[in-house]
Amino acid sequence: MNQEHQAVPTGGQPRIGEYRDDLHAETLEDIQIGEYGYKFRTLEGLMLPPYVTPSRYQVSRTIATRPDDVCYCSFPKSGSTWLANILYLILNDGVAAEDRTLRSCLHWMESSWTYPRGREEVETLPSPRIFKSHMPYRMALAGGPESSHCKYIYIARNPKDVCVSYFHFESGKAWSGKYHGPWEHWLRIFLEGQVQRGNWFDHVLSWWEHRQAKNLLFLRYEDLKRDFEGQLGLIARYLGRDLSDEVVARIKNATSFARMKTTPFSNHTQISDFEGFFRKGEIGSWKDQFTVAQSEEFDRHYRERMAGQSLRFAFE
Ligand code: PPS
Repeated sequence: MNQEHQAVPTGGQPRIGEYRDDLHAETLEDIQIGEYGYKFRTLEGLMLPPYVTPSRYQVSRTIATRPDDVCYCSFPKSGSTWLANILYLILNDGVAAEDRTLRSCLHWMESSWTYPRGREEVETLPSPRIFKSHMPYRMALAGGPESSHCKYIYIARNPKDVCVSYFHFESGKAWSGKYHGPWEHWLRIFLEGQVQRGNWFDHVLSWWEHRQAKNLLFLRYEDLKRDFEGQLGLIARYLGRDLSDEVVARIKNATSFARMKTTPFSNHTQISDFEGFFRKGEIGSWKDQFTVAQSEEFDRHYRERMAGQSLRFAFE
């Protein structure tokens, strides 16, 4: 049996085994190990997880897209899975597939782990297709909004919550080399941009700069939390969909944190190492992790990097 997809009793869903260098890294020479075992590879100057391989990246850059494709993008831990579920349900009358999982319905071209996709397979799939990416603008799927017809949606979240969520997600995981640094270390490398997917500020601002593009919608996690229906309407209009009140209610219900955490379609229980994925789902949970001094230091850094930018975030 394929070691990667072993059948286990998870409601009939195939189990996705944990990340392994020998199955998913493609090349081992360029894998690097940093402090506290932190594993990564670098492509075009960007630190990436080892399952983002040179050949998968090439496919993601050159895949042919269609005007009704959607590609959602984010720095990790910014609410992209929540957005994915919303997108899937908008495109499917608010009804989740019974025999699939959300993750298996998405196309994450840059990844060789969890539902890897070949170019031929994706090219024959019917429209509309939903692509996932965690790349900065310069490395976007299909060349990005300037050269692709597809509709891009970028979601950003306040960096203190991202930093904490990412710390919990990366700690002890196979794809991060079982990183075992303390929180202070993580905070430092996050601010230095020495984490997989690089510097949060560079990533978010690279997309923000292009927010006026007609095929890019820029969203914030905090807006989705505070005004779900308003943001849902915005996304639906961008995708050219008209949602009935009934479908809006269905989507709102199905994408609540509590429902996503417990529903087999969205709860990721079929993926090894994703146990703590639905952690808090709140604005401001960074307060449980940062000391006052760390928060002040972060704020100084944030003010410096965001000076002159019109982009703002709610931190609580
Ligand atoms: S990943 O692994 O990079 O794709 O993670 P991503 O999905 O972008 O972000 C994970 C965080 O989003 C929270 N989340 C939600 N918040 C509110 N509502 C819903 N429905 C929801 N679903 C996921 C998830 O809990 C992670 O944040 P933290 O702060 O760790 O809880």
